[in-house]
Amino acid sequence: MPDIVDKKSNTYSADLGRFAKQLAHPNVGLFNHLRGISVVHGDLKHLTPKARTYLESNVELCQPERIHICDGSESENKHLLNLLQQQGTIVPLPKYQNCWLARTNPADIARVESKTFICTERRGDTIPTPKDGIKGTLGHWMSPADMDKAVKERFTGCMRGRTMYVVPFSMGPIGSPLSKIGIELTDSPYVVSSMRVMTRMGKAVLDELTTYDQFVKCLHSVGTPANGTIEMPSWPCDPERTIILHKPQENEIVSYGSGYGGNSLLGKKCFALRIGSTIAKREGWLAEHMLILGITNPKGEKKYIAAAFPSACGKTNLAMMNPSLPGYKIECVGDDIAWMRFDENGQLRAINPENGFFGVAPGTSNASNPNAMKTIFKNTIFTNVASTSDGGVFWEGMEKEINFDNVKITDWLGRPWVKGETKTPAAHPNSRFCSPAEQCPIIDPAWEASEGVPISAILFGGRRPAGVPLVYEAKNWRHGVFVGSAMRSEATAAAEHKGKVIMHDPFAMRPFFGYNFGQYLSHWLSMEQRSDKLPKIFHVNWFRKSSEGKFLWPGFGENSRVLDWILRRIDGEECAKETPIGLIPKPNTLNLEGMDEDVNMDELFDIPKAFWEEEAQSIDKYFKEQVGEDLPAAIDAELKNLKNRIDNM
Ligand code: TSX
Ligand code: MN
Repeated sequence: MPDIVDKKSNTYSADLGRFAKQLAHPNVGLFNHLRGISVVHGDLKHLTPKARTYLESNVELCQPERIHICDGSESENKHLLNLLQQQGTIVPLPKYQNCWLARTNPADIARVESKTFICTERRGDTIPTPKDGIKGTLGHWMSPADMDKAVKERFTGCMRGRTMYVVPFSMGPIGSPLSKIGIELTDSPYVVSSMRVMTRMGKAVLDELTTYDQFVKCLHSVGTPANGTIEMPSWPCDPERTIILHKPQENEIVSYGSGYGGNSLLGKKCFALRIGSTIAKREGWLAEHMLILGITNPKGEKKYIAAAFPSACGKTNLAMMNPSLPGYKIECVGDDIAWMRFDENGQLRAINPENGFFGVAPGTSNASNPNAMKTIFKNTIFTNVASTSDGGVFWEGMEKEINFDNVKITDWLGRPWVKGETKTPAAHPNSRFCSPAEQCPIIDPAWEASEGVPISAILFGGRRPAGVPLVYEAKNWRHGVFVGSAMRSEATAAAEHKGKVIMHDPFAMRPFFGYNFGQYLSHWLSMEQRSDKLPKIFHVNWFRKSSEGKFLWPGFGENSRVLDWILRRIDGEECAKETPIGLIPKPNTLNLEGMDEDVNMDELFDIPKAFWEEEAQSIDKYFKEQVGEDLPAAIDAELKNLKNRIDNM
């Protein structure tokens, strides 16, 4: 690997000046080992003092065999992919360029919310106190003492015989004032390869730390079961003892037992949302579960929108949508997370802290998301999708993309799968693609702008089969914050229920709040003091059904008609009329020109009094049971106002 050697010698001389003080540290530049453990890749002298201290204490705890300091290079990635193949973790997908398929242990296939905790001295700093006898659903708290115990029990010696990878990464473009750095210590080469896609990872991040030595500490191990037996050597994990811990005061994340997505790629949900939201609260900005898209109208005027949706609403599809309205263009800044703050002019600006898409594969097709399909068939790690005998991938929704006569399908568990015969899905419903964002054909030219993109509107959405119109506008910021707090969405219920239920998911953040939801609402309300140019807030629902059970709105590219109306509202056009729940389009102001199907606008925008009486009741019950004393008075007042307006319908 001659390029690495070259890089080392170059950076070493360049670093000498900057590192003059750090060179006083014992051993630096003399030995490349740490407590007798050899560094097999990279160089300890490239670590800042804080990074080195963090590494040392966790080497002592985890007792790895080797240390590998990641530089993010192509040759390093090749080495990791080779290793992953040898271990049987991934197989190549020769149908595509540089694509790989990982199959996990079937017990390690999703985030585990019940084992995810926020650790603070006081419980009330993490979660609101639910009503007596009610189980809280707004997060889990753990005391610092219990966290220390949980960590010691699981991590002591957990990397024996393994390599500890040191993964320096930036959430957001390196050097942007809106970005933050993390260092993940992990024993999973799958995590390293995935972090290289999902974040800016490697040497440039260590360089950035030399000017400002602050980072979020991320410790991760796939673990080993207590009885010492690893069931599936190609995917080691410890599902029984899996735990994901966050200590906001220390900017620290500790994750044990799972190699999967949100449990192990610690930059994403753990850092960018949970720890991010606590940093954002302290520093006066917003870390949100939102896509960011740019939309240009036929006059060439461009605006950016951020939008929060619960799962199964097609967030990635919207972020990459091809608009059906002629003359419109949509470009993607991000599909999952937005970090937003008001600039000196009071303009809200957003960055996508991520560098890739970790998207749900099933349902992704040329019909639902052609731009995703153009993004994901190179340089991608697929996890738990099905494979085809010609070296490709398959999942539910891809039926039209492959010829079943020519290929045989192997399901995500490695079993033969026959279309129309096999009763179980070919791909796991939570199977994923992990692809570089820069490959998206409609990635926004400003997606890496260090100042962020200006946000003109914030959308909240949900999958609401009944009662909720296609779009409504909040009356003002406070009302908009209430609309976010009252978000609900249809979800497949847990096993004991039958069918579907409408779940509360405020701000689409329910599993991701880093601190007490009541305080989060106060923080959102306080934005009113930061700016006199607040973005408008809207609620959208692509999923309303007719009395016959058919979708009333065609969705997908046709959603551009809703975005067009929203843009015109931002420009001050008087195309809205008041209703008890907010402002909806005046008759004939939603542009339906050239639509194939007739849309029943009356049914789509109907606001039934009885439904909204029940809805307000349900929101009230939710707030009383789940938020209680922590609910800001302004939100309670918004609910009362809504009830009054409904009463007077
Ligand atoms: O992603 C979706 N969006 C947003 C797209 C930009 N989906 C898929 C959701 C699953 C993740 C949608 N599904 C959308 C939508 O706007 N709307 C619907 C509902 C729907 C489904 C099918 C049809 C119409 C509406 N019509 C036919 O299949 C012909
Ligand atoms: Mn998400």
